[in-house]
Amino acid sequence: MKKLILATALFLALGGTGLDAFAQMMGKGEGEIRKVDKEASKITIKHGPIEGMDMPGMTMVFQVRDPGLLDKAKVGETVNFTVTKDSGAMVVTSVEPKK
Ligand SMILES: [Cu+2]
Repeated sequence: MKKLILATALFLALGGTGLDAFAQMMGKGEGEIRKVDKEASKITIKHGPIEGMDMPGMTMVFQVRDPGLLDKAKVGETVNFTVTKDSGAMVVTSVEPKK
């Protein structure tokens, strides 16, 4: 019984925002670029399920860590990308044309 309580407490703690830095997640996905906004460092990707994160396929806007990542990004292009969850925000850390 104690173990169950401990597991529940840990589960609740990890779900809290205070531990986001500790519980940083990384995922890999594949998708099609729908919009590139270099000025705002944002990219819209219609992506499939993201490996490593509990996320189904959808179209969504991601913040980009480095706007330079968007230099070669083209709307309509199919890409592989990596994303990290940073203080609750989904941040794209790499975008590569799919080979
Ligand atoms: Cu998504």
